[in-house]
Order: sequence, then C-alpha cells, then structure tokens
Amino acid sequence: MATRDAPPPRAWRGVIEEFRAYLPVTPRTPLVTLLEGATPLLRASRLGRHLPGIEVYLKCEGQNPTGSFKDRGMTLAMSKALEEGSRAVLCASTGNTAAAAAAYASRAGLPCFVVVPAGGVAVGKLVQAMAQGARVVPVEGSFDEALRIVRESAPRFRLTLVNSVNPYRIEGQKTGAFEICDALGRAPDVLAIPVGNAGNITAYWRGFVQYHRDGRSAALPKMWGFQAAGAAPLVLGHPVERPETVASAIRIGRPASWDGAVAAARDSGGGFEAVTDEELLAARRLLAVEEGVFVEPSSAAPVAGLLKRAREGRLPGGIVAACVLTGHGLKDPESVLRTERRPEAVPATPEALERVVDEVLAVR
Ligand code: AN7
Repeated sequence: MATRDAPPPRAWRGVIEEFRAYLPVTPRTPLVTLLEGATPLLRASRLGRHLPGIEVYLKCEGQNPTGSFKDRGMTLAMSKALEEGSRAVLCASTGNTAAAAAAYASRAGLPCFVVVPAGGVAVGKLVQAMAQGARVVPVEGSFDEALRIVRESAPRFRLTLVNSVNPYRIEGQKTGAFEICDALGRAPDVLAIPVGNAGNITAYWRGFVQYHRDGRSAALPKMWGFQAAGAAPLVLGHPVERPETVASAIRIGRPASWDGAVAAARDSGGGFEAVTDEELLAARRLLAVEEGVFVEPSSAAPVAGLLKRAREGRLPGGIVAACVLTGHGLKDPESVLRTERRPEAVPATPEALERVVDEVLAVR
C-alpha cells in the first residue's frame, strides 16, 4: 500500500516523502500525492526597487499542481483519510481548498463534496472542482456559514472533513516554511503572508519553530499577516459579520485558526495589518508587470503590505523578507479585468501593428 503513487526514482518526491521525518505518517500510510512542493523561491530585484534597503523573495505557491499552497496540506489530509478508511471527503471553500480537495480525492479514488458560497468563488477554481469530478454545492451564504455547515455535517454523515480544521492540513502546509529555510540557508527575518481562515500562518510558524528547534535554522522570522481591509477580523480583534473584498479567497470573517494566528504573530514579534482592495490590485499588477509573476488578488496581500510599510517608513532596513504568494493568477481571470482593458482588434496589416508599437514605445 505504501508504494501507492510512488514517484520516479530520481524526481522530487512530494512533500510527504521529502519531509517524512517531520510529518505524522508511518511506513504503512498510503501516499496520495501529485508531487506538490519544490516551488520556486524567486529573488525579486525589480520589485525590490520599490522596497529600498531590503531583500525580497517570492515563494511562488501558484506553481503547485492545482495552482495553490493548499496542495501541501491536501496530500497529507487525503493520505490519512485513505489510511483511516474514509468513504468520502468534504470541505467548505472560497475555491482553492475545493480545487485541491477535488484533485487529491480523484488521486485517492474518494468521492468529494465541496460547499462554496454561491457567487463567491473565482471562476478558475470553480471550474477546477467541477472538472475534477467533485460534487460542488453552492450555498446561499458566506464562506463562514459554509464552514459551519460542513463542521456540523462531517461527523453526522460520516465524511472526512478536509478543511484546515483537519490537523493534517496544517501539518502538510508547514513544509512551505521548511523549503524557504532550505533555499535561503536560513530563516528570513520577516515572513509576509495573506491571512484568511488563518491556517497557513499557523502552519508556517509551526514549520519555522520546528526547524529552529532542530538546529536547521538559526533564527525565527517575524510573522506579518496581511488581511483585506473589508475582511480583517484579526486586525480588528473581532469577527466580521459581512466580509467584503475583491480578494474572494480571503473573504472570511471568522477565521477557524484564530488562536494559531494570534500565537504566531505574538510569539514571533510580528502582527496583522490590513490592505485595501486598491492596494491589492495594484500589488497584483506590479508583481505581474515587474517580475513576471501572475498571482490572484489575495496572494498580492503580502506585497501590498510591504509596499505600504515602505511608503509609511515602517520597513526596517537590511532585512530579508519572504512573501508567500499563495495562488496562481489564472485562478481569478475576472479580477484582472478590473485593472486592465480588453485589447481592441486592429486591421491585419503591418501598418496597424506599427501604430501600436510606436504608441507603446513612445510612453516608455
Ligand atoms: C490564494 O480555499 O480558505 O489563512 O477555502 O486561497 O490559510 O485561509 C483559501 C484561502 C490565501 C488564506 N491565499 O489562507 C479556501 C481558503 C489564497 C487562498 C488564503 C487562501 P488561510
């Protein structure tokens, strides 16, 4: 059983095999993997010109198999579900968990149900869940209501819950911190990360602490969590009843991992800050135009946050900062049309093309 999904002998083996010593698996745990992890840690020198005096890295989690960081947790959650004899899996989602659950459930051969806020999921993610055979159940309510329903329903209907309240999700996701330390040869001074349901900031902190304890990294980063201004319960210190933001992935008012996030910020000497939708979209655009890294709006939160601190003179000099870019830009194509105009057709002649070329190069 344990050889299930065994990778080719010399390839990256996925986060469970690569970090086995740090994860709650045994030789008998069946491996359900799409060879997630090993995502690029890019040095952002062009973007860095907007962030003077600091060294910025981008952890490009959109390059995971389903296009988001959720794959790191889902490989473990699904492997354990199979080990425990689950008959089907269930989650609530703003989209990326649904896409990852659908893919890993397919890989495991388990039926998958995903409950989503009706009208609240970006089209790329919805299509992923549909395409990968999950049963998508839109509910007339918010993500927070969807999560409440699945938490209540999972034990009643004997379904395995694969939201980040499933402890294996957090365990898998902490491997992102390991990879950053391995790539840098040290922990960054600051880890900047978007915060929605707060599982990932909890996971990264656990990863940094475990590596530090093991002597694999000498120091610990400050954890800076960034939320959208209209959905910023951790900044405000209380739940938000009607969260609203263009960044649908983090449109969450009652984060399930509230305590874990607060502990990460407190124990690391970090904190939470809000960025506006305008700042999110501007940072999304800057990442794509200056660095060639296309992310969804939620994933631009850490960059928007660093830019804001730089503008306000609150960025300590000389630091190494790593930004977790959680999801791929193709997840949410519609958000791009909020800042970019659709191109207009021109006549099929070199002269028409030349007018465009001249116009563009004249303004550079
Ligand atoms: C791109 O998919 O909650 O703070 O249901 O998709 O760990 O919740 C997604 C969250 C950041 C926030 N960036 O992470 C879901 C879901 C992206 C995300 C977050 C999400 P958490």
